[in-house]
Amino acid sequence: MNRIILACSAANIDLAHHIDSQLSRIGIPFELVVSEVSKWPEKVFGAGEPVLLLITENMLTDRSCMDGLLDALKRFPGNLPFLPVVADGKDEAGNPIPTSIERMVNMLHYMNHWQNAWLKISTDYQAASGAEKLSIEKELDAVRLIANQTGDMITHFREKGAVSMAELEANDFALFFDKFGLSDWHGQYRRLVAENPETVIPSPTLLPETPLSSGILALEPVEEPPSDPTPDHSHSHDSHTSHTSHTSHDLSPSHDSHPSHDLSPAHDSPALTAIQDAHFWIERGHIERGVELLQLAAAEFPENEEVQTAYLQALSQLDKPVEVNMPETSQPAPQVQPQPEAPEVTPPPAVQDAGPYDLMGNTAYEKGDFLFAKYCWDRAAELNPAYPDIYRKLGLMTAEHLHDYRETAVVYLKKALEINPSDGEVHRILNELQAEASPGKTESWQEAPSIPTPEPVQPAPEPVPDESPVDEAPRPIVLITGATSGIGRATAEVFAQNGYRLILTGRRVERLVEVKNHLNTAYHSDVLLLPFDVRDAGAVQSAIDSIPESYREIDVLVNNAGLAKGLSPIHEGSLEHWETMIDTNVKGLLYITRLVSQGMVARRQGHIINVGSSAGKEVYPNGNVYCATKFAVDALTKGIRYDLHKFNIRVSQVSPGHVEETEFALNRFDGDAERAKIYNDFQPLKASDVADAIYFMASRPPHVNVQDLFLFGTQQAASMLIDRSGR
Ligand code: NDP
Ligand code: 8X3
Repeated sequence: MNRIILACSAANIDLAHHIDSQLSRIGIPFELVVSEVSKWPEKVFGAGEPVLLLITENMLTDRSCMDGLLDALKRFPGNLPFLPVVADGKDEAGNPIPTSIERMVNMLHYMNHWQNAWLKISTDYQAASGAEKLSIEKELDAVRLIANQTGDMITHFREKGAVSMAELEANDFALFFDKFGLSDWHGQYRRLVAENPETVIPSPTLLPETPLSSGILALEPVEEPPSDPTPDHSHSHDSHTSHTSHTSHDLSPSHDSHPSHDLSPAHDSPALTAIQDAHFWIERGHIERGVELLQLAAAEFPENEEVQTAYLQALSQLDKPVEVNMPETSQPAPQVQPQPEAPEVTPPPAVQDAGPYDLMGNTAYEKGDFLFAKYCWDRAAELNPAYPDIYRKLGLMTAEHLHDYRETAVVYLKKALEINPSDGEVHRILNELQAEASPGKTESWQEAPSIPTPEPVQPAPEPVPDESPVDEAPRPIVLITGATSGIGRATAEVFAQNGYRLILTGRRVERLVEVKNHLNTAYHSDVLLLPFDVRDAGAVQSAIDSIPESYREIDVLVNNAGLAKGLSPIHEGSLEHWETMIDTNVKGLLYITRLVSQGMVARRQGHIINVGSSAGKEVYPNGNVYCATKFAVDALTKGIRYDLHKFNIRVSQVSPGHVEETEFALNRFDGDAERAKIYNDFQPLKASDVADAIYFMASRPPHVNVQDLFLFGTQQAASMLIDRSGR
């Protein structure tokens, strides 16, 4: 060996100096190769020399390092030592940026970085003229390739046994000497350090720039000093530790962190780190990235309430589905389509290839993390349903390892057979699954079972579920939209009291969490929270798709989310108010009903209860658009019933007049609490009265469908006829 290549991004030259300064004192022959040289990866890995590579945030985001790196890595001879060392990067102000490649979230962080870079160049590409386009196109291709290869590169580093700076420096660089076959030199080095502790070079962040000692040096072993079986290293070690501890980065899970740009003290858990990192992005407006990180963290730490809550909260900030950054492979994002006036330019391929997700799935599968593998492969399949063997892998793995997802496995396997109908193994597993499937499920609506009515749960501070008898039938499931306040929340309470499992939706996640905590404490209810905006068809679809298998068979859907905005004559109406009401009260109800009713139709069982209003029965002055939306709900209730009654599905409506204990009036008057005091001089209905009415309809025997319950408080005879003489 003539030399060891010490390679890094130009931003981390001080760190390279630090390593070199320590080791070159005994003649370790380093040659520094920084990313400023052209064809850096080739110079690093094509020289036929051992390599110590500094992997930092800077390196992983440095175009000159990443361009062509995977190819160069693959060509690197397997018999040559290669030591990837993960170390803190550095921001422009010189502050350390923790770097890790240990976890999937870390990998995704860098993949996202390059995908975003690609999207940015795509935007430039679109704005560029014909000639400029050609040069940008090259850049676009290069960055796309990096984006697609980042996952593979990081996996490669991990496979090659990447270590942290702390591990590298531990025990006087023992690992380094061992890795590069220089064990003979270690004793000499230790002796030098022990004898001259003051010469141990301070950590790089404290160092002024020093010239690198190395170049191409002849490697002549220095005479081994007499060995000292018990050298006193305490001084040097202390000194060493104190200088390096704040710049080194421990790869062990407890210190794991992906680049967060967070200069606060070390995070105390990977889960917390993920939350902090996600917030870093969210606070800067990169909500999708934050959500993506939290989504991965939520999959990785399913038991961690903080992560789950943070994920739900982040989701609620999205006004579009999580996959916003993920253009379909077959449909490049509109902004990256080539301009029509430049037809000669090939459209840039979508960056979001399925490959990296497939790869991450493979890694997770090998580690036995089947849920995460499913997540990754699902994403790959979404991006490219024709990706080789993706449904086969999903189907076989899910059938074998994820027993809660058997029905999903069947779907995957059927898709795999659509692609390759003669796949014998897939046929065999599919047959086995279908043979195991419950024979009790009837396909005929005439024989369809009714929704079981569970025993009411006694509200008690200390329910003891373990001691209660196990239910014969599974507890029915109700999905209530708009369960964060008012009628929806009260309805959740009544159904929880009556032993239902609940899926609660709304936009305000903290409210949902609060309701869930209350129902857990009061009734030991099973509650699934599903935060989304009903106005967003994509978000509704994603939310319904994300419902786990155990909650999929929804028995009762309560379409409650809705609101009034404003109370103005038509010529003074606010367009924004109108859109909000129509989108929420009508379109939102439709989006959800369409999806949830599909399962009900398939099972020939279900009950849809719409929350209409007295405003859907009679119009009142200035109520124009709100009334119209509730008239629409009234019409839709009938229309849905006409369509679905033949599938044994009940469709009902509750039509209340004024209801207090809601945020309805406050919302109508845009938060004006004074104007919202419309119930002071009479007793309207309470939210719980409407909830009781809803539950009454849901709990009738299966042959009874209450079509409509039109109710007012006693002091209200009609929309505009209210006895306001006092309560
Ligand atoms: P609240 O304002 O207390 O509750 C409305 C619920 O709808 C909240 O949980 C809210 O959740 C949810 N919601 C509103 N917009 C959206 C959205 N875009 N996406 C998801 N959820 C949404 O009022 P009420 O309880 O009174 O209203 C419930 C239903 O009752 C409405 O359909 C209303 O029209 C109807 N009604 C009300 C009457 C009354 O006098 N109060 C009388 C007759 C009918 P979040 O904000 O967290 O998203
Ligand atoms: C709410 C009742 O009268 O304010 O739907 O429209 S009213």
